[in-house]
Amino acid sequence: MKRNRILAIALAALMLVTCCGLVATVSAEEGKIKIYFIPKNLGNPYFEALSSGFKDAIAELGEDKYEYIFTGPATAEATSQIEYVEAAVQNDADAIFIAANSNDALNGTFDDARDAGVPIYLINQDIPGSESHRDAAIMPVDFSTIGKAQIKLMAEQIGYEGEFAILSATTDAPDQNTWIELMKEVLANDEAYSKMTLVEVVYGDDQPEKSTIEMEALITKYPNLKGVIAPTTVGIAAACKVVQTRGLAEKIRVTGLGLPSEMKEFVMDGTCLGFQLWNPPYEGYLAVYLATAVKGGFKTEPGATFSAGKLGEYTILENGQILSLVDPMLYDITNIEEYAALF
Ligand code: RAM
Repeated sequence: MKRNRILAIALAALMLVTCCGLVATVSAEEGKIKIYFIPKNLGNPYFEALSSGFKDAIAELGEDKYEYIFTGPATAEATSQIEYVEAAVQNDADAIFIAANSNDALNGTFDDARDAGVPIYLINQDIPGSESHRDAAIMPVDFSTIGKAQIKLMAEQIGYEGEFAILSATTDAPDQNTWIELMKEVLANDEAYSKMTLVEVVYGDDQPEKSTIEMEALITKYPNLKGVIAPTTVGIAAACKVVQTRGLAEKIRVTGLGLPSEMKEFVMDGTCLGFQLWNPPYEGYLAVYLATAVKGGFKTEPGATFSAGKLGEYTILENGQILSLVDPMLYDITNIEEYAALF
């Protein structure tokens, strides 16, 4: 009796091993392209919008040809993504797309991944100063346009004078830090903004609660505050909520980079006069086409072009970047409903 049970267990185990072996072989034979997208952190609707672009392209190119894994840390600390990159490499990823939380904290991890044959693509941003550690970077727009565009928008909303603050994401965020530097440059060099004063840059860590607390603290600390630029979708929504709740829209103007679906209520009721962004799903869509091209032998070298379905041809720039769009778009009462329905 006992012996029979042992035999039965052994047989079941053997079947399981054979079966799993078979599954592994089948999926390798099918040659599925395994794509990872690691956002700064999970729980931010912005990255879900970006992720929807990956899914759109996969639906177009054939669900059976891809395995798409959207995974990442709960919070956006500099090193919180390392284990996710390592796990993707262990799991034989064909391509890793990552919105890194630091300019350089992942360099060693990226080097290890690339040594193991897994290409690393930055997405939604680059890693200034560490470009040699990645294969290419899919950008939402040309970042050099953002500083000027954001300061101009703020100026128009506060009448080109007065105190304003910046509510950012994390202190290490490569994208926000690039934009903030550009904003400071514009302020320092363009006479048009000489009567505007940047009083402080605060950090809400791309967490709604922390962003709310930072916004409230700014209002208390600077009684003459006329505006806030929040170049983060989490920050701008939190700042608008504070202004809306306190009925301060006429006194403090909030602008920045927002997600239309999260900003609709604030634009519709006049809390926010206008803000900017691009088209996050385009980035994910492009990413799938890029990974597919590379799998087919395409080399991500400057000047090389590849085709991305309905978005057309894209060229890898001299600096290894691919621009989804060039300039940011303005969202206001005239178009908010249209775009809020999309992302
Ligand atoms: C937040 C993130 C993201 C940034 C947008 C504008 O969702 O910080 O990286 O691109 O805002």
